[in-house]
Amino acid sequence: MSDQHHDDKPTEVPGATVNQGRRRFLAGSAMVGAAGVAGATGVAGVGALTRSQPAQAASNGNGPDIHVAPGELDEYYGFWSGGHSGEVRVYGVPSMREIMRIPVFNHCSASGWGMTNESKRVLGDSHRFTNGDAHHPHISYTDGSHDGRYLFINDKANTRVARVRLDVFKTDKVVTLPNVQAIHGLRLQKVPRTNYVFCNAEYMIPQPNDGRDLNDPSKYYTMWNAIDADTMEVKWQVIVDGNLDNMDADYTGKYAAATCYNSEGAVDLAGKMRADRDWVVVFNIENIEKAVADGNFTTIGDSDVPVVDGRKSADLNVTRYVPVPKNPHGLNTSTDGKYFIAAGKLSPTVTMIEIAKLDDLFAGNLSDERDVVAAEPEIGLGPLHTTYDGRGNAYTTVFIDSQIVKWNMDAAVRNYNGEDVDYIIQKLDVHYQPGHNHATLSESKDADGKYLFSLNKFSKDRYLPVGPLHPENDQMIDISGDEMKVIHDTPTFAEPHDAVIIRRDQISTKQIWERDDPFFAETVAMAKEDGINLETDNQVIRDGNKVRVYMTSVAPNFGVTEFTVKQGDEVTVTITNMDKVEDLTHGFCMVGHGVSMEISPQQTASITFTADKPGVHWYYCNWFCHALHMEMTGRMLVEPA
Ligand code: RUQ
Ligand code: CUA
Ligand code: CA
Repeated sequence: MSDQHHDDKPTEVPGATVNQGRRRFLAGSAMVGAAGVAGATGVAGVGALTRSQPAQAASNGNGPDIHVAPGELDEYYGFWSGGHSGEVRVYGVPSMREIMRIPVFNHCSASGWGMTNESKRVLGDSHRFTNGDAHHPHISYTDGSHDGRYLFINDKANTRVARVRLDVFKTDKVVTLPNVQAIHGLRLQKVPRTNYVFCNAEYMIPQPNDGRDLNDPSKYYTMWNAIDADTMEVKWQVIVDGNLDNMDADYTGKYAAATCYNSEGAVDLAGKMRADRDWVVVFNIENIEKAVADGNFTTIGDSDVPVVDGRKSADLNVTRYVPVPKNPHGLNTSTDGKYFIAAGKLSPTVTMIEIAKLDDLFAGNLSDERDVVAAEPEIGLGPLHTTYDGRGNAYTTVFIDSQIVKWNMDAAVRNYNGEDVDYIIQKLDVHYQPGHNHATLSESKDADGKYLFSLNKFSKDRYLPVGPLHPENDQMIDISGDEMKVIHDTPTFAEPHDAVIIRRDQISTKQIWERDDPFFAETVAMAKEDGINLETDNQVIRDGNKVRVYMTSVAPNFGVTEFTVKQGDEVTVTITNMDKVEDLTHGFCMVGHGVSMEISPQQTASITFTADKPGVHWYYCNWFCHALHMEMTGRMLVEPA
């Protein structure tokens, strides 16, 4: 088994034949939590569960033409989370050409994100963290359709949520949530528009988490959070029983739902798998707002964010707990607006919660929480996430089986109600161990069922070997016809959890910056206090041991090519790129000082550092801008203290 790569040579073309040996190996070992639970059935059940595997066309077969010729533009923008790289990556779909990387929670050597004063203002106190763990990118809505204004994304590692402006593809707000740990599931209000960003704090902690109740897990809890999407202020938090994993919001604006895999409130792995059922928490947004308005809340520590008690023991009618099988994971709202669909993970099922029944649930008209379950179809081993084609079909990733399962929602409901109808349409092998999947426009009411991506956690043998650390493998699948076909493999670096794909006409970008852009407004205001006109002045201002160097850049010249400071001075270099030509970006890098930044056309950017070494230090433009780009340099002369 340890020599698995050799005795289990790949012989198939993409997506063609099932390799039972490798499947079995992964089923038994890849899913830690499943080892003692689903692992056993995973090995035994493989044959039976792949019965409907149809013959598939090879990637060079008769699939759609996804070749986007040189000079042609893609049909869709795809935004991929960068996982624990902390960034967002932008692809053209279907070419899968990587168009851009947007630094968000990470620091970026190229653009200076995390180093420039403008990015530090966005990152706030948390700029001291150089890592992030970005999972769930989602694009703002108006009336259930993407409006292309913003992308929001979570940072599990440092409990943050960020907003990215899609007119300039820059992060413009980052908020650290108080009173909670590890933001994981994140979704946006879809209707009437994205007023709220909702997000789950995954881990349960004592409150306040100041050293009390360290080892009394019965006192731990976590919270569901709402952020104002326009101001990025945390509006309220809701205490829940159990923990919180993934979530989604509905298409009425009234409800959101989240999965909980740790209803046991355990702190060890075995404990988290003890119960046969955990639950989906349903949140009633109006009732939460009412509780806040009526003053039915508390606050924690020095945070003034209203905290509403949504535990079963409280009586505010803000939550309901719908029991679902064992350790559910993904929760995805169907694009017809009918269902919250929770994936079972340690159960081979997904649970369809009928959103139309939630009014009755909260009104107390149902005798049992389970009455909102419309169906619980059996999908395969290790269901994690579900996406949609807008034609009534759902596509669920099954991690242990390494498949995408296409099934029909209506048929599943009829089957649940006793009709003898098969709901599984196709099971397609993917390579290997899929987590999220995502189809074009499938988080909006405009789902068009064209391409589906399976974000696979393992690539194994799919690429040239690069040593022990492998890339992930994001596979493109054509879902436009009756049969799913794997049509492209894209290696991705650690680790896209999720993606969102929208039409290119749903985004409109600026070609160059506008001079009054808020992104650098504070820098412009500070220059004004120094009496500087950034667009014309090249000047050095001394203020005690602070030195402020203002310059323009016009290819291939820096406005200031020499300045003198004293050893120990704090130097701020502010550059305004006066070029107006599209794509003519300059850079600024001070050799030996860990200082580098991007200055795009009409942008002002600034960076602060200490001139701690006497001598001559060259700075240069590090964005190739002109035939004389190499010559675009200057010197900082540092006099010894
Ligand atoms: S999670 S692989 Cu972070 Cu979205 Cu499910
Ligand atoms: Cu300016 Cu290179
Ligand atoms: Ca559990």
